[in-house]
Amino acid sequence: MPISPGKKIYFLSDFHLGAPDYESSLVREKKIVKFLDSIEADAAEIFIVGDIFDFWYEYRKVVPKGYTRLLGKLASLTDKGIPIHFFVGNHDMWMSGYFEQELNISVYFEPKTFERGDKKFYIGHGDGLGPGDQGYKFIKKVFRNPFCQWLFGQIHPTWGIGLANYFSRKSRAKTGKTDEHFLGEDKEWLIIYCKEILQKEHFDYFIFGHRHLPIDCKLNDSSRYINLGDWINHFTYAVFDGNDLELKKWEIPA
Ligand SMILES: [Mn+2]
Repeated sequence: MPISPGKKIYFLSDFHLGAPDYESSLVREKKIVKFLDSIEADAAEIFIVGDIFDFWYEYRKVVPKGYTRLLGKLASLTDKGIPIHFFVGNHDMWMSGYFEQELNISVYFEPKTFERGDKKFYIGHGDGLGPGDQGYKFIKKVFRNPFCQWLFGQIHPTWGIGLANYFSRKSRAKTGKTDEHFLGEDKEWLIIYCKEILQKEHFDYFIFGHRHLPIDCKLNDSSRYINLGDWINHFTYAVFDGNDLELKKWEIPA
């Protein structure tokens, strides 16, 4: 798929809205909306690569309170014809049709490949990929299990969402400080994962979130691994102009 001259594709992830509390989440939400305002004129497409929310679960007839500014902005962007893609993250995988129906956003539950310009992209949130982390991989199976999801839906939202917020906070406390620096090419499990894929198939760009650390790593002469960072500490995003991709930090224009 070619990109019109002057148009760009944007990638961002890990807003974790709702955390750590309502007030600071709202500040970040407004910042994200401002960013989306700023790219609206030249955005050909937007990829949101997981963890928009610190916790999201869609009940059959009910969605969690809040986030109206962002949801409204996303709706207005797709209404204007800008396609938005969303890859569920490990914090907001419990989606069941609201984004598609209400916001006209494509939702993906697994990594997916795209061709844009003459480049090949491999895009996904990044959780549970690569070697190790058997504990999380098991939990992910439980979380993705339709019966377990149904069971959770039977708990009254006051208790269900309360419980989920508690565990979401706990998981963040656990992953804490050790992950905040680059571990090295041989230890970054998403890099190991990318290199395994490259053995079989070429991709120009591997784009992931989840790591909360902006990383732009050359895998070989024609492949790069990009981690989008987050919108908690880094406010980073990637932009593709049809030829090249750049990882950038957003500063609010004066
Ligand atoms: Mn995350």
